[in-house]
Amino acid sequence: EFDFFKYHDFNEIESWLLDDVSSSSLAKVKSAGKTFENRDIYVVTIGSDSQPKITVDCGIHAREWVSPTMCLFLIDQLINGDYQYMREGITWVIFPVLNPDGYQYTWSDGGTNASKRFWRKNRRVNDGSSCIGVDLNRNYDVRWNQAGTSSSPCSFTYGGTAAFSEAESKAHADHVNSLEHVGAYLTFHAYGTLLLYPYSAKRSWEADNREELDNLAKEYSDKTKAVNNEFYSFGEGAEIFGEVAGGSDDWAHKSGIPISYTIELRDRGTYKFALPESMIERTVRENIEGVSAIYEHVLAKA
Ligand code: 0X9
Ligand code: ZN
Repeated sequence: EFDFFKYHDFNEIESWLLDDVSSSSLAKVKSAGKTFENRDIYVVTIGSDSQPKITVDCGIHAREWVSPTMCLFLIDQLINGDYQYMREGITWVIFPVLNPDGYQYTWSDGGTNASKRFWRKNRRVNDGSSCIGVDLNRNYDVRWNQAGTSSSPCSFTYGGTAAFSEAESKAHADHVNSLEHVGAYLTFHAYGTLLLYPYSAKRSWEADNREELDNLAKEYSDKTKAVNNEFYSFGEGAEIFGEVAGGSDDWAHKSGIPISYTIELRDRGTYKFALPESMIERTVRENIEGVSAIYEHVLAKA
C-alpha cells in the first residue's frame, strides 16, 4: 500500500505511477519527454479529450517535497477517493514530478545530506561552468531573463541560456500547448502558505481577468481555511514578491489559460522545505478542498 502521507523518492513514485495508476481504467500515464539525465517526465490524464481541462504540476523545484505529495494525493483522490466527483465534466492533466532529476538528487544519501536535500534546480550540466542546474521556474518565455532571475549558472535562480532551453520546461509547455480548452493551471510549490496569480514578470502588467483571479483565490483560501483553520493569503505575484520573470504561471496565463495560480503550500518558515511528514496530511487535505473551488469555477464556465 502506497502511503500518501510519507515522502517517496522518484523511483517509488515512478513504480506507483506505472503499477498502480496505470492499472486503473480511469487514468492514462505517459511520458511527455525525457530529462537531462534521461528520466521520464510523467503526465497523468484522467478523463477524455473532449472535456474542458485543468492542468496541474508539482515538483518544479526539487527540494519542495510536499509538492509532489500534493499531486499524488490529488491523483489518488480523483481515482479512488472522496473527490471522484471532480471527474464529472472536467479532464485532469497532472505532472506529478516536473523535475525528477533535481528531486532524485535531493534524495541522495536518503535525503540526509543537507547540501543535496535543499537543491532547487534541475541537473543540467552548464557549458563553460562547473556549476550545475537551471531554475525551471525562470526558464519559461515570459520576459525571460529580464527580472528576478540570474544569468550566472552558479545562482539558484539561473534562468538558462534561453527560454525553454530545458527539456523539462519545454516538454511541459509543448504538452500543455497541445491540449484544447484548458480552463485552469495550478502549480504547487512550497513554502509560504499563499496563492499567487499573474503577473509576476512586470509590475505594470495586470491580468485582464484580475478580478476573477482575485475572487477565485479568495474562494480557494476560504475552502482551505474551513478544513484546519489555516489561512492562505493571496495576491498578484509582482505585488507580493516584486518582479520575477520566466515563471510557469505567467506563461500559462499568457498562453491563454485564464485561471493560473502558483500555490505555495505549508509552512510559513518554521520547517521551510523540511516540512515534517506529520504535517503532510493536513496540508494536502486542506489544499484539495481549495482545488475543489477551482473545479467548480471551471465547470460553471464551461
Ligand atoms: O520564486 C519562485 O519560483 C516561487 N517561489 S519558491 O519559493 N517556491 O521558489 C514563486 C513563483 C511565483 N511566480 C512567478 N515568479 N512567476
Ligand atoms: Zn518553488
